[in-house]
Parts: sequence; structure tokens; C-alpha cells
Amino acid sequence: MINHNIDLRADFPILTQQVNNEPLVYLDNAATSQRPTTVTDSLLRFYQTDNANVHRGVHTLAERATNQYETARRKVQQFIHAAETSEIIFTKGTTDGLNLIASTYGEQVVQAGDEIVISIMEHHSNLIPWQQLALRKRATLKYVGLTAEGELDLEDAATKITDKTKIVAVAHASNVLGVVNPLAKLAQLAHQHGAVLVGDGAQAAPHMAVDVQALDVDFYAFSGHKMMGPTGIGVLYGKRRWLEQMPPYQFGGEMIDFVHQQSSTWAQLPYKFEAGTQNIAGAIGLGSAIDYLSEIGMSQVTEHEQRLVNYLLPKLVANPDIEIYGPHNPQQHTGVIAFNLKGLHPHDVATALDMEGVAVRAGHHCAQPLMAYLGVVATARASFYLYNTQQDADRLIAALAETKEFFSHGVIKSK
Ligand code: 7TS
Repeated sequence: MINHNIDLRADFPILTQQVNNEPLVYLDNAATSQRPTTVTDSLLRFYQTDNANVHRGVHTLAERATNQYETARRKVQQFIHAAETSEIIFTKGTTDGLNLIASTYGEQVVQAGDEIVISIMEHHSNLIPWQQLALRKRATLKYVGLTAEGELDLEDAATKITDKTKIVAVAHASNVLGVVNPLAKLAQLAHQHGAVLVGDGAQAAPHMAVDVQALDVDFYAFSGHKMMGPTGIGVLYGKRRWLEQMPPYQFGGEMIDFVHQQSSTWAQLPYKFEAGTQNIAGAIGLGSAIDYLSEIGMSQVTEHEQRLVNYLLPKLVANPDIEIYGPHNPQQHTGVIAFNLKGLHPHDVATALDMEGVAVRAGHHCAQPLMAYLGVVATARASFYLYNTQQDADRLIAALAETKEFFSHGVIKSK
């Protein structure tokens, strides 16, 4: 477990505030994480001392900015164990990365009658780009279902992925069910049929060690803001052989080799996919977030969240007032727990929890097909990160009890 005596929480000033006269318990990390001061300091330092555009000038600030931007790319490469920095494309986030693949590789490869396979637990970001591509191309979009326990059904995947499949796109970790999907096995299945595997790493890269080569994913997208980095910066990893064959996503400055009046040639990787002035400070901030996470160690981060879930989930499962979505076994669970308090709308639950200083999300979590599959309209969701403590879990449990009490009797007994 991460040693809170070292007071890692002191690195996150935002966590020290009171919300509704209670100390804040931030359990909305699946939506976005908080940033340590090293990350916010890195942004300030860049803007105050080194700011310039990259790859354009020979002056000192331009060189400093370029060096820092490219150093950030190298940090990302090492963080996900990619073979080369040229396979790391900076994007606006996961959504942007997934749209990039659908609009370039997808446009190039998918033809009428082909199939795209995703899972029923996908976030809309890893669903709508494929749905719209399938509609444009008259291809078929197929969904892999869940097991009774709420995990991805690999047997179903093995029947859905066929020789007609061109793209398989699956979340590495679900933003609702709290499961980790077996990307390496899915990659094997996809490759057996000549398809590529796209991994949506938005909920995985912040929480576990990722090795894109060991997983053998063809593409992998994630967001900086869910892993302590700035908003508006993300990463798309792609195997060089695919990135080389793909057309550019956007056209303009930075991404060209030579422009003639009637034709152009493209810059080498990864710049072919980085048109226009990039989010330079964002990339540098993401590099700083990676430094922070790496210093702690990703296995420590996973272990910490695992212990919190081991503590909390059985208590929630044992509570007859609570319905849990996804596996009930904490060993099969990340730090994302979707639930409902029976008989109450999750928005009311989230509002009542906020009155107790506990921040959770309520809604469909951008996974409406999953909600329909589960037979619910919405759920509440608590999601943990490395700065959360057992005390936070206790505060959630107490706040849930008070919420139940309030809606049953109109008063909070303990107050
Ligand atoms: N994929 C998954 C699995 C996600 O959880 C999210 C964001 C995205 C893609 C999109 O990431 P973005 O950074 O491009 O927006 N998920 C959530 C969530 O669960 N609550 O708020 C955002």
C-alpha cells in the first residue's frame, strides 16, 4: 500500500479543501484525476521561462521547447514500452486518438460487407467512431457481450471475430464495470483473422503498467488528464507499419515534407499526424505526470487501488440496499465501482453524497448501450486513485448510510 505517512496527499493541494463543510473525498477519478504540484509547476515553468513553438525556430527558447516536447514523447514511449518514439503521437485525448484511427486506418481498410467488433461495455468514444465508420462503409458493427459475472465474454469474442473482421476495438479497462479486459488474448484472436486490435487505454494507462508490445495491440489510445496530466493532451500509440501506411488525419503546418501547388508529401512519423501547433505545455505536463507515477511505480499504484477495493467492495456487496454492476469479486476489479442505492435515482444519490463532501459521478457514463444491456438508465460511480485512502472508503460508506436514512425518513439521524 502507498505509504500515506510520506503524505503523498500533500502533493495535491486541491484535496485539502472542505466541500459543503466536510473535508473533500474525491472519488471521481475515472472522469478526471487531480494533479500534483510537480505537474502544475511544470506548466507554469514552461510558460514563464521556456515558451516557444516547437520544431520551427533555431533560437534558444524554440530549442528548449522542442527538447522538452520530445523528451515528453520519450517518457511516454518508455511508460508504455513502445518500440520507438515515432510510434507515439500526441493527441487531444483518447477520443481524438480513436477518431484518428477510424478516420484514417478505418477509412483505408474497411470495405462494404466487412465487420468491426467492439464490446458492449465500450465508452461512446470507442463506439461512435466505429458505428459511424460502419454506416459510411456499409460494414457491420458487432458487439461482444458479457459473462454472467460482468466480464468480457471471451468465448463470445471468439465467435464474433471472423475472417470478415477488420478491426477489433476494446477498452483495456471499463469505466463502469471496473474490469480489465484481456487485450493480449483479443490481439491474438484479431491477428488470427487478419484484423487489428485497438485498445482504449483511458481507464488502464493511469492505473497499471502497460506494455503495448507484450499486449501486441496495434493501436492504443489514452488521455493525460486521467493520469495526473493536463487536459487536452493524450497519446495514440500505433505500430509503425500501420502508421506508415495510413493517410494523415489533418492537413496543415508541421505535418508536411514538401508542398507543391497541386500536391504535397508528408512528414516522417510521428509528425505526419501532428498537424498545426500542438499542445506543447500539455505534453510537457504529461511527461511530468509520468515522472510522478513512475517514481511511485505503476505496480504500487495498482496494488494500492486493489487494497482499497478489497476493503470496500465486499462491504458494498453485503449491503442489501446497494446494487453493484460488474463483478462482485474484488480480485476481478479495478478502482471503479458502479452502483445504485435501490429505489433512488443515482443523481439524487450523488447530490446527497456531495452534501457529505463525497464527490462521485452519476449518469450513463457515456456508455448508453451498456446501460441498456444492464437494464438501467444510470448508475452512481465511485472511482479511486493513488491518493485515496481507506478513510475515503469509510466516508463513502457512512455517506451512503446517511443518504439512505435521509431518503427513508427525511432526516439524517446522526446529525
Ligand atoms: N474511453 C474510456 C474507457 C473512458 O473512460 C473515457 C472517458 C474515454 C474513452 C474518453 O476520454 P477523453 O479523455 O477523450 O474524454 N471517461 C469518462 C468517464 O467515465 N467519466 O467522464 C469521462
